[in-house]
Amino acid sequence: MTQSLNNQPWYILGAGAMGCLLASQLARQQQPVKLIVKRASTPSQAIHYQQTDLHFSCKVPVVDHCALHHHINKLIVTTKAYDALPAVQSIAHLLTADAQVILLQNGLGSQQVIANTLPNQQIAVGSVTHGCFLTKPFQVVHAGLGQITIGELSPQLNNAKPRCQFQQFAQLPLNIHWTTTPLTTLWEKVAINGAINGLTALYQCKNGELWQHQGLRQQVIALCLETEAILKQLQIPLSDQLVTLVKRVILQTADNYSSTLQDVKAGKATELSYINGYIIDKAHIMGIDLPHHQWLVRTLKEKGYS
Ligand code: KPL
Repeated sequence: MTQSLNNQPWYILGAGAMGCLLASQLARQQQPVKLIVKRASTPSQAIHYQQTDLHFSCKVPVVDHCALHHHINKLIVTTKAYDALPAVQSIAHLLTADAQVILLQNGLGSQQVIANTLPNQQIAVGSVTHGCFLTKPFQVVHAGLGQITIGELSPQLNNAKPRCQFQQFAQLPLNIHWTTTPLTTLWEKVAINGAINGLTALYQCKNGELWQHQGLRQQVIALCLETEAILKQLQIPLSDQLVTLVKRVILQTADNYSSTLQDVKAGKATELSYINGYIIDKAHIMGIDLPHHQWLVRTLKEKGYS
């Protein structure tokens, strides 16, 4: 990688928990980073990172979304899935023709649409299993240590290693793995989130509680079985039985409030249409009903969560 590219800042679009987690890690590694925010009242922002026995603060330059005029050649998008396309479109004119764009949205659907609007740029998509949340703006708690699995959406070289452009990102201490099949990885994450997120929103519970109560555990298992059947039809392999994967994530992030429950508590829209909705849509195309997924989505909608 040329020195000049190395010195270019990573722009982070989306100052939620994931955006702050990445900004703090990049800043700590002394990699240039800028956080794009809706309204910047100061040129830099202190981000406070907290994990069980580690906490630190760092100052990260912030740029007002409306005042942004620099060329961007390294972009990480950490917005909600439903915000990602308009957010990227609003700065697309600033992206250099060979920019590297990392999309870290939950669910599936938004990544493919964005990739279609950026045919020249190098797009990597990632699946994140770190549990994190904000206690206040820019105060991030890293509650569950997970991993980030990332790969290029249309790799030109079917290389098991990241192309040099993405290597800087892959070196962050966030358990980052490179894959040549990121869509399979994203599907696995959707399958996992599809069994956790909606239920935690419905029962307003931490992830771990889904496995502690037998009634909830049974609902988790029923959702897993439905999703697994669809994945089989689509010939999308999972790295293990879905119930085993879901149980592992629930236990690893037991103390975490799922992103969906955080959205519901904050009165925000959820990403369930990119998770359970995406699974239901795929099943629908194949003429298959998914009663547990459909019931969950319907019940959440009736409660005003969508
Ligand atoms: O991805 C998550 C989410 O909340 O969206 C998990 C892994 C379930 C952590 O909470």
